Amino acid sequence: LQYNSFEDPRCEGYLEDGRTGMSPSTLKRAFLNNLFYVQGKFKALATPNDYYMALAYAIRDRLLQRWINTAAIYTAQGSRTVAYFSAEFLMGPHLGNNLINLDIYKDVEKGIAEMGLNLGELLEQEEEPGLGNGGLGRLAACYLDSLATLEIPSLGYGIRYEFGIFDQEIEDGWQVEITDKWLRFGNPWEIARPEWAVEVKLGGHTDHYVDDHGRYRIRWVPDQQVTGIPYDTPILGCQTNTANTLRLWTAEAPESFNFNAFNSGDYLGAVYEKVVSENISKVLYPNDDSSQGKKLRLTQQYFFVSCSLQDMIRILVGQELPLEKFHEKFAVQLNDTHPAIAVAELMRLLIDMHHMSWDSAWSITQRTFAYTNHTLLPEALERWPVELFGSLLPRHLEIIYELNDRFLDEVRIKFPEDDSRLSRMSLIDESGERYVRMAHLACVGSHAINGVAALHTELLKQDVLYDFYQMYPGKFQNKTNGVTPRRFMVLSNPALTELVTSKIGDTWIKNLGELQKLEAWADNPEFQQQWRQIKQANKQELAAYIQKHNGIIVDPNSIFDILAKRFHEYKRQYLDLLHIVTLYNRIKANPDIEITPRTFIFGGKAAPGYFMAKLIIKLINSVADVINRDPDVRGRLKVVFLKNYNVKLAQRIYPAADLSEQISTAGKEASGTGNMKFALNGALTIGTLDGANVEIREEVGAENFFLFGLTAEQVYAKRASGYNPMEYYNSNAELRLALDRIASGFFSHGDTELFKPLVDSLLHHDQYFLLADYQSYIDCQEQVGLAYRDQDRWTHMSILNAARMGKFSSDRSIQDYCREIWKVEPVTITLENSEVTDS
Ligand code: GPK
Repeated sequence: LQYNSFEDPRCEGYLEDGRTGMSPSTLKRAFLNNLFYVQGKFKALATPNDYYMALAYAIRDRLLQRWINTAAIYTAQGSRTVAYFSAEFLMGPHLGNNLINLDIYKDVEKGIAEMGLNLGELLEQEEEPGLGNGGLGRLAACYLDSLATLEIPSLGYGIRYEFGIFDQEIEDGWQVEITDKWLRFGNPWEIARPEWAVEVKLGGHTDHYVDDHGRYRIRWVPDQQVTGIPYDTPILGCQTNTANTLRLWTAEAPESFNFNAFNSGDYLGAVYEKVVSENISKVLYPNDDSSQGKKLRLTQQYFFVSCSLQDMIRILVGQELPLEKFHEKFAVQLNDTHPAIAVAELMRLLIDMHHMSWDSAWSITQRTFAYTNHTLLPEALERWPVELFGSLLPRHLEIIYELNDRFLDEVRIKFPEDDSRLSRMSLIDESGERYVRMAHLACVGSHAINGVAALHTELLKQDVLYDFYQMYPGKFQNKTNGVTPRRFMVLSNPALTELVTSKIGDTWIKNLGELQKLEAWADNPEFQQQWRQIKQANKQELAAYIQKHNGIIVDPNSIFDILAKRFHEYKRQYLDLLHIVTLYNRIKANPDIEITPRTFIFGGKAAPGYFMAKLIIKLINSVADVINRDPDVRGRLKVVFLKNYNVKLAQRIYPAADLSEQISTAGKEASGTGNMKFALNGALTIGTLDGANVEIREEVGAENFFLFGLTAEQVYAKRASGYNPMEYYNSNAELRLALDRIASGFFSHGDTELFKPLVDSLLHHDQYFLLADYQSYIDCQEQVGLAYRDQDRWTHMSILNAARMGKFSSDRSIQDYCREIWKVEPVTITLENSEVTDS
């Protein structure tokens, strides 16, 4: 082996050998070594996956020194650490992101090309870890990237689902779900740590007894036990040595499990029990913004929370810190209520397992946790039937009752003689069947509660958590969401990254506010030209993808008008369709009408049990079939449904968008994060005053944002005064024509039944005020079409949108969390051959 130390200035001063060296020749040799020694292949037999694996292992080697040093330094210093508890981490592929954060993307691309291979094709091989549904899971992933980039000691804790979010196929226009076997070819990014396995109890009952010292104690006698095995993935920061850990738990049957059954000859019975245990981490629940109330889901939540808290106690004890310092060592963020059972579990661990007093345990618990709320939708608020809850977690139910007694006493003192307030705030809903209210548990057990955009936090305070705001006004904070510019700009839009960097240097990548310097170029004709060319090239790439996957030819000169997110009625994909059908009707009535050509692109998955959402997907595909084939349209409108929207596809979509559809009913979308990714890549937004749209518009300026629709306040007022959608139908001819066209069977081969549920739901309920916002949306889209015809004006607006996205970096969000909730400071990681590394 020949060592290439110091060939590259980035390697100066630290270990550089065949497994860590960053020079092109060292990397190339590492790649070929892995092909031979890890994959057991030579070039003639190697598949693209073999090449991907060989490269992935070469890059993993480059992470390990950083990862080990990071852990060593945190351990030696006993650093205060953020633990981000989340049932979802929607990471997306690791390889490309690690190349960016190591700052070796270009070198590797070149080295790979010299071997006659194409880096882009290798990157495509990676099965993405889709361990999340949508915004909430992706936010967790962006936050891990920012935590590492900001050198904050942190751990992500979650579940290693064997099957992540389903793969979406489209058959005859309908969504079909396929299991996501993401681990099929192995996962080079994780390392199993069976030595840190923990035991988790489930079910059974509790025993109250007096111990040998005459003390009253409670013991949980479970009827099932599972083992949690941690799998660790390094999370590298951008241009830093920090490599934090994502620790995901897999459920297994305990080693000794049902030894008796084996011995008594009931082999199959014993294996069955094992299968039951392993079901816990089998599959991600595919619901977004709604809770199904299934026992297995509660089991998943408790499983990963218990594993994680026990793991944290192990770490604490390992650093010779007393349990009383738990909240000084760790700040735990609860990503929605999915991990809220942690409040009761930490109490149980401290009291039952470590014999702490109730009051000390409660003080530590409250100082440990903080809770992020991600939605105002009532169907998403988690509550568990008391009976179901008690059958799985009998001891936790007792703890929650005790917490509730003490909490309601506090409420009584602050608000005397107010029984209705007591029943509204209770941890137990007793209005009918009794339920445990997880949001209430999270509020009571946390020292900070936050919403994810300014409007959302205000609505939380005024509405969903109004009583808790009155009780604890000081706990409430806003933390507007953010997105990582590394994955969603540097990696996904290299051409734009290069153009920006050529003008303002590359420090914006870690300090997104600097994009503001681009404003000086917004009217520079040459810069505008380059900006447009890049957008055009990105659109051509997406057009090629569409042709390959959908067989549809689209015009890269048309407006790429994109709506990509989970399917949900409140997100109003259907409103977008009403616009499309309206334009189509205008063309049918007057084939020579002037229309700015548009390509309408949709992407997104529907929860498998969400009938209306799936029917909207079918309707989009049905409308597409008709419009794309109709010669009268003359190609001026195209409709495309891109199947299986995921992180990989999102990375192709944002850079190619002209228009970003953010059209939820005001007051319903907590924040949105796709809205930020589109704008960062120079798309203009058409949107309502909802979620973070409000703040995006504030930043980019009203003149650079296409606003339409009712405000949240107007929506509430309209609902209160009795909303009648039929009035809009009766008084608006174009709207009537559009709905009638759908109802008539025109898009369904004459079948008038197929889309009836969709039409009826608008005419008779219209819970999300589509008809009320229809005309405003149509008018606003007219303005979009006109604006696009003036390419200089459009480009000016596009540049300003990107230039003013600084606020929406997840680095800013994380800095706010660090300062205002977690009180945690950065720790610098060095790669010197320090004592900790040698020992
Ligand atoms: C909110 F409640 C939930 C949920 O179950 N899943 C989910 O993705 C989203 N969200 C919100 O709908 C978005 O508005 C928000 O940007 C995102 O969480 C991250 O905060």
